[in-house]
Amino acid sequence: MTLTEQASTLLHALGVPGDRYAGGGRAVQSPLTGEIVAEVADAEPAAVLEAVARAHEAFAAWRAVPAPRRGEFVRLLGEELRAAKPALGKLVTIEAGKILTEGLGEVQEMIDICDFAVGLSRQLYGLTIASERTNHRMMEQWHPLGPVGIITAFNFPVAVWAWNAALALVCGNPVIWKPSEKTPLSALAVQALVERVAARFDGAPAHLTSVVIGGREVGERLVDDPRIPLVSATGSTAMGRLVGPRLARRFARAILELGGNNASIVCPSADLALALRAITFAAVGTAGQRCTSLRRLLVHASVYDTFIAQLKRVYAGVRIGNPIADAAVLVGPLIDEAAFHKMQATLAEARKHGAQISGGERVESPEHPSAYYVRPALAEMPAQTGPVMEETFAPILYVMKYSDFDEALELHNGVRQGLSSSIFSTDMREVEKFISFIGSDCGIANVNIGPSGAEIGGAFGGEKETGGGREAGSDAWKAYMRRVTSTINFGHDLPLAQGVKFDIG
Ligand code: UN1
Repeated sequence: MTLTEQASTLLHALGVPGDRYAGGGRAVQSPLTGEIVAEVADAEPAAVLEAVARAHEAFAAWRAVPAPRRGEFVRLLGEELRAAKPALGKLVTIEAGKILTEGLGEVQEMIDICDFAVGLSRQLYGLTIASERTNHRMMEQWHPLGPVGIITAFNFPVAVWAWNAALALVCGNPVIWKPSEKTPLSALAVQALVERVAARFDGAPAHLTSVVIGGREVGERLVDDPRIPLVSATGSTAMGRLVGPRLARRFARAILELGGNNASIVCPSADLALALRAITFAAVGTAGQRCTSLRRLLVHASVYDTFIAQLKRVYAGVRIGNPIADAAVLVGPLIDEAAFHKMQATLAEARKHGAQISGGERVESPEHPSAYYVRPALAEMPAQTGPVMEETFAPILYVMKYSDFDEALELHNGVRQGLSSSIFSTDMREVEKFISFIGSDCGIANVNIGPSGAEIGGAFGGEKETGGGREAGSDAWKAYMRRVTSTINFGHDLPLAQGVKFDIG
């Protein structure tokens, strides 16, 4: 079967009507072979307005459904996802190019957040607060917020939607999704699964979730629409720089999950065998196209030569290719030609800054000239300069040597991004310092694991130019609700707060 046939078979099995992925004006190219596997239609401006209007109507009905019932809807979605996992995981692989176990892992992440959200639907707790006034009580409640706009990137074409949607839905909010224009198929598949849930759920309004496909203009329409009180956007810092201020201009909320420039520190006491495995997965997994991918490695001088020699050996042997054709592949393709040229330009720039580079070259696939496979690159840098300061969405790992832990911390935090980080050490002082207030300045700080592959139970997101948003676990749900603080007087007097006297006689 050709990849196109495989994609059609999967889409059909997942319940997507045939006219949604054939005959539209936007070609969907699989990075595995460069083949056009489907054509989808962009949402016209009027269709986006319509989707928002429908979501707004759905909101009026959905917010009246008790939260645990809303949780039941998400539980059913989790069930659909369990059944669809093999097909949806493979579709993600075809569309985004990640290896199958990662495609399946992404669907697992959706299932996990559904489970989390089901529990959450009975735990949207507000506080009871002691009032300073006699016979008064203070309390807070969390109410549904309104339709949530979700803008996602190609590299996690379904999981990031689920982090947002599962929470938004139990919080009482419809969602409108603009997937990356590079990966619309898995979005259509997820929408079909949600529709299947809606059909068997008593009381789900129509248009509780919708998908609007298209380029930047479609995202901008969501960002500018006053009926959408919250937009959660994942992508580059450049994208966030446009989206953030536009949302702020209309006082809408933003959850921004932007660029990372994640580092790991390898200390003298590190378990090097474990570090080697962790670092390889974090740096070359997903072909370096995770926002949590490892990009900078700070290695102590005492272990530098040994460790880098081992890393080079692993890098030279790592299996690259089409994961559908070869199950032993660990590194799939870059998303497209532009990503390949950007990687090459970045490596050239790194060379100008003194990099010693091994790997990085194209791995030709003669029968598929428009697929872009590369050997992951290790770039030994004399200093943290030039492209080391930027996020390049490709498997480039910049390696630097340090001799003093505080100097390593300074280098670690010396970039503008602040998503994820990790330390490899068995020295508890170093470890505790790294995760303390004077340590890593990132939203995620791991110990003896790499910076990528976070579980959904924790809040996900980062500081500085990563945008400050938090999604998924912990109390990230609060961003999807509006808080009402109420003070209730159950007495007959009217004492004022702060002891103010205001006697009208
Ligand atoms: C992303 O790359 O946008 O922590 C998200 C991880 C995944 C999610 C990455 N759970 O690597």
